Amino acid sequence: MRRTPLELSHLFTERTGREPDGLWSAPGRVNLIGEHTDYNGGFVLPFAIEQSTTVAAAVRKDRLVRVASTLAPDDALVTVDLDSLEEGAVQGWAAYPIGVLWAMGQRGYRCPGLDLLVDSTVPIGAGLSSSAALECAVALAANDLSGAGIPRRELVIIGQLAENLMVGAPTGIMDQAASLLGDAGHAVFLDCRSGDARLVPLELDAAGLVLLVIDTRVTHEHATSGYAARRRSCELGAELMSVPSLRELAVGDLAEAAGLLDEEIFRRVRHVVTENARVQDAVDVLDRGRPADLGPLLVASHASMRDDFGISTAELDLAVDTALEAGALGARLTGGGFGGAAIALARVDDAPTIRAAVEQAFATAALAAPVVFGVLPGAGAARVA
Ligand code: GAF
Repeated sequence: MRRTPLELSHLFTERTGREPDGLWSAPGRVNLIGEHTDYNGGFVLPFAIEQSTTVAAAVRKDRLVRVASTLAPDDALVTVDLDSLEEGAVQGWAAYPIGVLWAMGQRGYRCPGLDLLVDSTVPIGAGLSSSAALECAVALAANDLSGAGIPRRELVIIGQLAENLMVGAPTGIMDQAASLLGDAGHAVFLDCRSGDARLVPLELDAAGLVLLVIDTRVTHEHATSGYAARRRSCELGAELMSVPSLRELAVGDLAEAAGLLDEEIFRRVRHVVTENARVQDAVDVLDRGRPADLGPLLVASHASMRDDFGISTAELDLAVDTALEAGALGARLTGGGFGGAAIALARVDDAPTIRAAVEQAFATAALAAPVVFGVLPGAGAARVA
């Protein structure tokens, strides 16, 4: 349910006894292509979606932070003192918003005490980055209310730091960058080594295309899933190849890598190296105004994640294979894997058939019903009231 800013303001007043100073919203994201490349200094091509997280916030006179969520029980108010907050000290969902305020301090910005009420329409654990949406909404609120004037690229790092050190998930910068730098109608082409970002028009509508999300409803957790193990494999691969990060390797270096690395590490490395090339190809395709040509790149990306990187699941494979059989131009898992969602690129007219086929396939396999919906590239994070 999407609450209006006025409704959320009223709820904030009910919970805290005061009016909010403002409301800030930040979107979740779909990653079009470029998976597990961000923490390897590589390329990604995500876009902000219309589903977002909104936070109502008011400055306090002391250094306490009190945070509540419309998604948590009424009495689940988490209170911390910013002056005695330590890395990893907060558990559960509150680690994301509080982690952001802690990370601001770590980066040398002084944040005042805050009352925060969180509301969200981003599905949780579906691979659409509900966590980055929450971090970025809080980061914008704290930035505005503290008057710190932190540039968005630095807010991206603050969000990542919160996730890495307060939540304990060793993620990269892609999700926060999509949420903070995204714009309606565009994907964000991000070079994670330099931090340079460029907006690339998607123009799916004009081409008669739609992008479907297939949420398998198998939730995932990057703090506990195989995500950290994959990251370690990549770091080991880079070390054995004597490069600072896998970004430094090109497809032409893979023959040498095959001779130096054991079979599993080689496959992990091959995924990252070929995925970086696919992102660049995808940007070329979009720059030429030919979004339908993304299809084969999405298919190759999924195969690489399934066979080389080992992050797909039976449910994600079923979603992708069924969507392709039913006429999708391309499909792949999106996000960190081990659960969450797949995306399928399709002609508008084929979307109902694809959706029905996926639902039928899941029913036949006695799996929980997937949630299938279209997504559009939406606006980046902003103050909404
Ligand atoms: C998750 C992480 F948060 C991102 O940083 C990225 O690594 C992604 O998985 C995989 O591409 O969303």
